[in-house]
Amino acid sequence: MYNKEDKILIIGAGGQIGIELVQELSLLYGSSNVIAADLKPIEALEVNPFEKLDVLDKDALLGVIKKHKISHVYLLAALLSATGEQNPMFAWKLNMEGLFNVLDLAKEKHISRVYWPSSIAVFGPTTPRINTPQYTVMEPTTVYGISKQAGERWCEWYFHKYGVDVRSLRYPGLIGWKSAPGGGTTDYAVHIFHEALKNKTYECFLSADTALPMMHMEDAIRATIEIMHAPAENIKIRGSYNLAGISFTPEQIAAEIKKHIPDFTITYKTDFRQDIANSWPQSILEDEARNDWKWSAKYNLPSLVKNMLQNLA
Ligand code: NAD
Ligand code: AKB
Repeated sequence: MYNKEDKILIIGAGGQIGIELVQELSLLYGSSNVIAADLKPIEALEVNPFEKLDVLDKDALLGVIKKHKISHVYLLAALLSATGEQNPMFAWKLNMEGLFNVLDLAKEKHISRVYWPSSIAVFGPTTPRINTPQYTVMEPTTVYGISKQAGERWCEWYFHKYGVDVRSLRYPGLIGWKSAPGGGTTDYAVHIFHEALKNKTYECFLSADTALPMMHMEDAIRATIEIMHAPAENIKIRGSYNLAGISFTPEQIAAEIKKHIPDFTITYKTDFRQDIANSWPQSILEDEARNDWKWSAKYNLPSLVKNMLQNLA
């Protein structure tokens, strides 16, 4: 259910998710109703109105919301797990203050709906790592994960306290061919395709047997749009929903790529991101998303690999 009158603001529109989300929402609402905002202009998005905006500047954010009569905000600006560990205090500031600015403007009724993504990074080494359920032990060990866990609790609090219609998904690592990843631990699963096609070899920064949940960007964008368009009464979780995606190791994705590029080889040289990956689940359960708003993913590992190689080639 969506209303053609809604006007959308995507903050962090120049990032890995933003570029694809702007394009998909533009198909539904029309390009002129989907406003792309980021710190700097976005070459890939020529047709949508663009606003140069720092989400930490609440007055400027309100100005953009009023100027375009925005109803829905998708807040994507954040530092991810790897870059967050390099700059912890700034990661905390950006990830939390950006969220507060948007939630406060929703509380003050300047906007009627908010989307804010969480991550599998909310889980930690004490979480059951296989088939991680929605409700379980959560002791994240990265600044990024701590900010996402805190953000989830704040979203729920703004919903209960002020009735803010905020919706959220715990994305796994996202894999798409239209845009580059921005500093996460799961980025290898995008880089591997570019290197396989260009050089037929890839040096992976995670070990061969590191299983992590991942998802094709097309599924992630569809999940985002579906949860934002679901009737409010179906959204039973106002923290964030687990999404399962597909779980695989570098060795397994490399073997799948080899079916298409037989002379592809992979080598391994782990770095600090290995410790982050070791603290995250290997596989996730998504029963609540399936039951509440009827979520179902389309891609498995073979179809994801085929799609990525075809499009990047
Ligand atoms: P990204 O790093 O690719 O993009 C973030 C964008 O935000 C960039 O274009 C950046 O210029 C912009 N930005 C940074 N600071 C800003 C500011 N102060 N004001 C306005 N814009 C600013 O990130 P992404 O991968 O697209 O992720 C988007 C969101 O989804 C993040 O909250 C991230 O935690 C979450 N997420 C992503 C993944 C993934 O695999 N990509 C997985 C789980 C969760
Ligand atoms: C990261 O690796 O930081 C992100 C994520 C899973 O949140 N891709």
